[in-house]
Amino acid sequence: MTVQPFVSPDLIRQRFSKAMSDMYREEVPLYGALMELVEQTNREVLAREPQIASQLHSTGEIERLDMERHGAIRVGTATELATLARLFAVMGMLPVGYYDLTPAGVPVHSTAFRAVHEDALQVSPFRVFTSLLRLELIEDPELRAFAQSVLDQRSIFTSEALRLIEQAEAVGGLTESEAGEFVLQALETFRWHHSATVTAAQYQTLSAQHRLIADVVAFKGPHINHLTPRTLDIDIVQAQMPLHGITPKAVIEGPPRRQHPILLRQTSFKALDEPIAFTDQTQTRGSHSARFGEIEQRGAALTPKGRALYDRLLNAAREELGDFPNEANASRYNALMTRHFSEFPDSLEGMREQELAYFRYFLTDKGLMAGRPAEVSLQALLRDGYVKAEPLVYEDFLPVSAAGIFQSNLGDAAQTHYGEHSNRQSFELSLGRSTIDELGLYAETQRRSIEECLKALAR
Ligand code: OOG
Ligand code: NI
Repeated sequence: MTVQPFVSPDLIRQRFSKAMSDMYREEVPLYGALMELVEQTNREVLAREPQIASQLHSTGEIERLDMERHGAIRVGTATELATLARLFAVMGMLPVGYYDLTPAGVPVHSTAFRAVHEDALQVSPFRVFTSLLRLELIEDPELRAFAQSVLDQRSIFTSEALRLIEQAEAVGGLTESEAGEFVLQALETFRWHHSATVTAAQYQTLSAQHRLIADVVAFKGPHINHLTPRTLDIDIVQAQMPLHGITPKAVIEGPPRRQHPILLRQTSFKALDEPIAFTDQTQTRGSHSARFGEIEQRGAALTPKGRALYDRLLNAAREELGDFPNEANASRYNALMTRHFSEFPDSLEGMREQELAYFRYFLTDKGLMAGRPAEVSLQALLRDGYVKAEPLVYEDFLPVSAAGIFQSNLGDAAQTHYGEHSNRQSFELSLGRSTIDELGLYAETQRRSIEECLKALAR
């Protein structure tokens, strides 16, 4: 009997990401237009800025740039979340980070499923921002019970997907043909459905409570609501969007424009109004908007110290603005951000020396050719040109930015105040496992890169 080898989870994720992108392109034509704009902008930036090109070559990011994207979904129950965690695990995606969106008036808390090792990220950086609706925040007990009962009746996974998850868990992987089938079956969970699970009136009641609640409760599954490509210059894309008939949100979320980008900058455009058939309708007479477009630019991952500085400056700018950023105050907000962030060093040396960002270390040509250097401290190796430091790219999300993206797509009417506090413990209880601390992952990648340099130089 020949034993069939397993397909690596990284390759399953790579295939799934491609399949998801193809499905989304077919369902949302604007996504194709956006992808083209981003690809064209990236080509221009690489041609214009040899330094960025060389940096992306050093880190290998150039190879993943075109396949880089994240999606987002929202689920309604603990069982759905826990099963999703098992589904993503088949593709080597683990829950990283905890994001509480309730302080910003969005009744969810979230994590990001993604690969955790730099080698795996290199094969496919695909990530999914996954939110769990906090039903306990619905005050009206009757409505809460109704929402719960609707959710309890649905099954968001195909039976074949569930079988393949169990198979992978039982034997430790999937064979070639199983992996192919798994990708097709898993995709079904994320598909858009034109028919709802509730009547038009029930939808209205849910929506009146919060549009997000209607989005999660009234449908057969957690449709993917956006798929975001990575651009090398988000300001260019933001400026170009209107020329392509796309209206972006008023401000770019995240840090201001810098010479050396940090963390994550994001912008989005409004959700599409899509025809829906409610259960008391035979035709698609109603409508619902959930799917929107988003673009992001990624920069250096920050250390706890760098992140604390980022949070402080962001809060200071927002406090001075005195309101959520919007159309009317956008230019004032941008000016405030630039002013406050002038305190954040904008050079690689500055960020490295003050330990504000994580870096990856690589041997230079000199290092590759050299014999064993006399001094092997990292400082000396950098000074003498044996190794070079490149910023480690941020792979995660930002809660304030995510809230801004949610808000702009739900409309301002959705700004509710929730007194309830962050509850990572209850999220992890629903998830069925703990979430991984992203800072630990960056520190590990940085440490491994130093170790590899030293090992190579010792030979
Ligand atoms: C997710 C919004 C957050 C991001 O990139 O921060 C987000 C959602 O709307 O479900 O996509
Ligand atoms: Ni997003």
